[in-house]
Amino acid sequence: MPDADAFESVGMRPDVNLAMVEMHMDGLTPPLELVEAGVWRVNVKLPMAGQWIVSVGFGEEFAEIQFYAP
Ligand SMILES: [Cu+2]
Repeated sequence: MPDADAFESVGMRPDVNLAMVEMHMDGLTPPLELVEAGVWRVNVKLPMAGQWIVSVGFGEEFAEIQFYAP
């Protein structure tokens, strides 16, 4: 849930990508659901257990979070 003030336009859609950390698999770019202005939700079923990294951002600005999917 990003800070809506941070965006020039609340309609701006972020890029979301999921990839496995130590595998050369194709990444996932799940569809985003707009919840309200500036708030997006993504629901994804990961195809494999393991260490994943999700990156969320706009253009060159990205945040990355690693997590383990059991
Ligand atoms: Cu994998």
